[in-house]
Amino acid sequence: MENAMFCYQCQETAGCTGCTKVGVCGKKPETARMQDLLIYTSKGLSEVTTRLRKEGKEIESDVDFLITLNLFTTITNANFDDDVFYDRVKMTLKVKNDLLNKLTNKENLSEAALWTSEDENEFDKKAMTVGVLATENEDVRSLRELITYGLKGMSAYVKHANALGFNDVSVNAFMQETLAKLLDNTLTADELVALTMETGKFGVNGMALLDKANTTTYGNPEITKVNIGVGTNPGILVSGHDLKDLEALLIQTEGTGVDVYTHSEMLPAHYYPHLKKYKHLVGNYGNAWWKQKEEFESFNGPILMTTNCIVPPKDSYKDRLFTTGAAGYPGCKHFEGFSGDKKDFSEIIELAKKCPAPTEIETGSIIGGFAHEQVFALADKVIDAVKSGAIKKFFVMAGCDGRAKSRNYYTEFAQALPKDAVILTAGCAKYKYNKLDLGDIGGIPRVLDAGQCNDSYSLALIALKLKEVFGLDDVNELPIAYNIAWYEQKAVIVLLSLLYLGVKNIHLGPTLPAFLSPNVAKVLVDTFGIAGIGTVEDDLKIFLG
Ligand code: SF4
Ligand code: SF3
Repeated sequence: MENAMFCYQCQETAGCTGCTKVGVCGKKPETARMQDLLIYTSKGLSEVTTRLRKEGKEIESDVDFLITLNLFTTITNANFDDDVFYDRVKMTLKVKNDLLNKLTNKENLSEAALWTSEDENEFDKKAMTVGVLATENEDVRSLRELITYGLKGMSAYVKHANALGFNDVSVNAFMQETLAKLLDNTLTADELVALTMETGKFGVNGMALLDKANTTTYGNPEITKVNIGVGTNPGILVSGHDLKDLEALLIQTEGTGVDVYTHSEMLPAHYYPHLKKYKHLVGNYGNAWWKQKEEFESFNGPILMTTNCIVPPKDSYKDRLFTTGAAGYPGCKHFEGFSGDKKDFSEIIELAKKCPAPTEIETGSIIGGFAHEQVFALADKVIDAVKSGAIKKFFVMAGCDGRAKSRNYYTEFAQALPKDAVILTAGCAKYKYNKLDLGDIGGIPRVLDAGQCNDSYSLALIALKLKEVFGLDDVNELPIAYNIAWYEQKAVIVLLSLLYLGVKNIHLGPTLPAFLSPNVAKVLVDTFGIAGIGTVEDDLKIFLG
């Protein structure tokens, strides 16, 4: 019997093989199919833009933004709204048809570049034939999806940078050229492996672009103590990763008596000088994304989701849940607009004024802000600690958090680390250990939080800096181990970027991706020493040699 859907892009995929009836994340089959069609039509459009570029014709930034946002909306837990996907497919086809008219050489275009329809029933039929399983060879399928998920992750960086007015046309052109190559049935598995590495290279460029956008706009993150308790004013909770949306809300709430709290991946906003200056940005509420059903309920006020991760909301707070940007949920109001500064959030602010203040769920504070410049400022201290043996090893434990019980491994691992080990983190994976009292080493906290998953670039820069300072030839000679937790596709691009930078022996958990075929997994194991996780005890033995 034919599957109603097929998706295996995230770590929580059903049975570690694929969601075929409904997504573990709550994604419905119709939504999954429209996402497949959006990816297919985006590939078709990308083939046309790539050919136009080869003919020396310029592609307008709006077309780049459209393709980037198409990819981003299909990231796990970003958007559950079918209407959004139908509309984006229609828009993509329209733009593609217009661009086809500008193309001189129309020979041998793929079916994806030529297919078009205005009939939604046709969309559904087509969607059934263009999903992941349309590629029959399991190794080619595996590599194509590995690259696609890497590009989805990259699209997130690019979209956030674009929202701040930063753009890199070479990254856009690469994403589109690569999407087009994924339609090419003549590419061999070896060529796709090479393309995977090139995706990692552009992943680094995409991260660098976002880093520049964030630090130019908001200053370099600095060590900051963030309150995790609550005040007495009503509040708005901002989640997701888009700093520009948060800034817009901070500006619009100033002087209204409404406080703003960050949630999950928005926590690192507190580390930026130009965001922390707002006195009514009072703290961080709750934990990683997957606990939101309880935490959004007890927050009492409106919640703004600027990107992933949305958990299908309970009725008790659905009318206080709002989305913007790539995020969407049927029945929840969506704020349109490309960049935060163009959005009018007065409806949320008025609603907040009528809501009770958040219910306190914890008290105290957490420390973060250890992005590259802040760590470089502490370099002497860090280097002395390494030289004296006070710090023996760094553990990069970046990535995502998730529901799986097996992820308690990361809490236990952090607790079991020797006292001379320091954790370098980024992403919502940190919530597994950022509230433990792990102490410090000569004033250097044992958990150094660089920021969001999008800020994993900082961890790469820190490693490269240490390599330079210690005069090493190879980044793998450093006393740094990588024990990364993944969930969605931004972790895929982080992984590919690290591989491109030459990092070996990365441990990836809590399970290896279902989209890696045995042969592709073998290439990763043999070439890069990628491994899964075992027990805390066994893994510590491996890591500590
Ligand atoms: Fe399943 Fe993950 Fe896809 Fe959701 S995103 S349908 S949980 S594989
Ligand atoms: Fe988390 Fe969704 Fe990936 Fe940004 S919020 S790290 S999972």
